[in-house]
Amino acid sequence: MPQGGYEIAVKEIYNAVIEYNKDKVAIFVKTEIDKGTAISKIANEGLIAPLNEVGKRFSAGEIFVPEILRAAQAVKVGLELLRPLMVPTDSYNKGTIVIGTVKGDLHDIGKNLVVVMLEGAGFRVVDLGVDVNIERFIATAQEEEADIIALSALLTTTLPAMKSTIVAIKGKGLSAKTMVGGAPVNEAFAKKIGSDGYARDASEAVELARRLLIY
Ligand code: B1M
Repeated sequence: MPQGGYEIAVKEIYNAVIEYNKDKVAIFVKTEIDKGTAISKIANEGLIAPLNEVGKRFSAGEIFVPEILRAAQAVKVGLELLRPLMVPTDSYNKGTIVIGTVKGDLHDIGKNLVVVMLEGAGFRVVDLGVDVNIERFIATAQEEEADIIALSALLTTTLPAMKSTIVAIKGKGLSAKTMVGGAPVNEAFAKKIGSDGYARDASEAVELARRLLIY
């Protein structure tokens, strides 16, 4: 299949997300997997790129929350098909990471990608989901003897919750390191709130986790 053929097909996944059509997403993703198209290409260009377009249309008032939700559901169907191809290369536990999206925030697509990449890199990940309060982060980290507590936030309005969670973790004197990420988060903010690290995307999250635990 010529390179151009791949481009057109991955674009079909993109278009299916924009049409909120999860059945088409499933069919096109399976086709690309069978063709041997790189998983990262299917994920980034087919599934994640259209969410940026959806976000722009939402900001422009062209679509509303129900449409974003349908697009997100279609993306999740695609990512679930990719997941088995992204997970463990070896079973050695490189450390335990407790992760969640902070209180008040329901976005989890990016956080789920981070989970898949961390698992693929050999970490044991305890995923608390979304809207996770401070107490739950701390109690789970203690129960699971976490090496790292990882927080995701996608809203500027939930950055204060990220800050108060980090402050509470540090205040408790837990030995676990902390890492943060998500679209409105950056290095400067991470430093300001006292996080041990910041990662821009899922691959950087793996690098950072390794660095924090000195692998
Ligand atoms: Co919402 N939403 N949303 N939304 N949504 C955004 C974030 C927004 C930018 C859209 C816009 O206005 N253009 C905007 C935020 C504006 C702001 O804060 N400045 C917004 C808004 C306003 C809202 C609501 C308030 C809308 C409303 O109700 N009026 C509402 C809030 C609900 C809540 O959380 N309390 C809301 C709701 C939703 C849905 C539920 C409908 C849905 C989420 C579904 C779900 O996640 N299950 C949704 C979606 C899908 C989006 C957009 C379109 C896409 C987000 C996404 O999944 N991106 C988004 C617009 C956009 O981003 N362009 C938008 C793809 C994902 C792979 O990227 O999450 O950035 P991302 O993750 C990346 C990195 O950030 C990083 O790695 C990931 C992979 O590379 N990363 C980490 C993430 N976490 C990390 C943690 C780490 C390290 C790296 O270490 C721990």
